[in-house]
Amino acid sequence: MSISISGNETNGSPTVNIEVQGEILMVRLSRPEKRNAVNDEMILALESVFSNITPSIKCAVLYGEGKHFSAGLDLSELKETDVLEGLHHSRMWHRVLDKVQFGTVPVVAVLHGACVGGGLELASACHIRVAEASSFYALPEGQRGIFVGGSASVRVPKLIGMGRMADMMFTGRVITAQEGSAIGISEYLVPDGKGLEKGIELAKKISGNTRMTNYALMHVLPRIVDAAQDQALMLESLAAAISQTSAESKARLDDFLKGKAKKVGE
Ligand code: 1HE
Repeated sequence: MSISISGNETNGSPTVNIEVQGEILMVRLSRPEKRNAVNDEMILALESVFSNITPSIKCAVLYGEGKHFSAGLDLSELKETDVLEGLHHSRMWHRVLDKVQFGTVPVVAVLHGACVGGGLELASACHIRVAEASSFYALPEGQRGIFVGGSASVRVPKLIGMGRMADMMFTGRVITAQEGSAIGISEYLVPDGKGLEKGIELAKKISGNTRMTNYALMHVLPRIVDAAQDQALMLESLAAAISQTSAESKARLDDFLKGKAKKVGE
């Protein structure tokens, strides 16, 4: 099933397309002629997609149509005339990217070409990133005379550290796919044209986990990372105790003890 989420573009074409492949939701950024620059219609279309995922879906794969994942914020829309409008716009991005990170299913981002500015913010709100060799990363906000507003200052340092993010903004440094893989922007690096295959393979693996484990990885782990150690350890204990008492986890442990489950690496 393939559905277009119309962002009400003036030319009538949708900004985001979705397709259901079994338990996986394929989400495609669809403004290739603008390098998937994210206008308000697209960010709101993403909000709609990630707010309305049906229970049969267990994982999503997010990717871009055309030569690039995303050129970031649509600069032609940088039209806020006052501080309050700027605040509302930034907070809208925060709301939507929180919906991606703290939604109902894990999201695998498949990156290629430009993954810059708001494109990198979107990618860093996803749970796993697969980068094709053509991927490159930048935060051109520094050179454009603005500051990141779509959560990069919170999410990007968690992947690569504050110093590297500051360097990207101070100097306009472009990080290659290989460098990005080494410093933690992407978890997987694959040849050009192989990203979707890898993304779907990973999404299928993730779909095989218990919902409770995936929930804890999406909703508890980031809060543990943000919390003070004492509270973090308590959160970990709670997540461990809750997840191991589910019938599904007991069945999986039982299977392993009877030699019926796969060994590590199989
Ligand atoms: C755009 C945008 C955009 C392309 N907003 N229209 N992001 C940036 O500063 C990145 C700006 N874009 C680029 O550096 C390049 O376009 C790319 C390296 C991404 C791709 O280059 P290329 O040669 O494949 O494409 P192009 O010819 O530069 O662009 C094709 C068209 O897309 C062209 O429009 P056209 O009408 O002349 O065909 C471009 O103007 C248009 N286009 N990128 C608007 N970003 C929540 S805060 C986040 C803040 C930010 O993200 S700031 C970073 C913005």
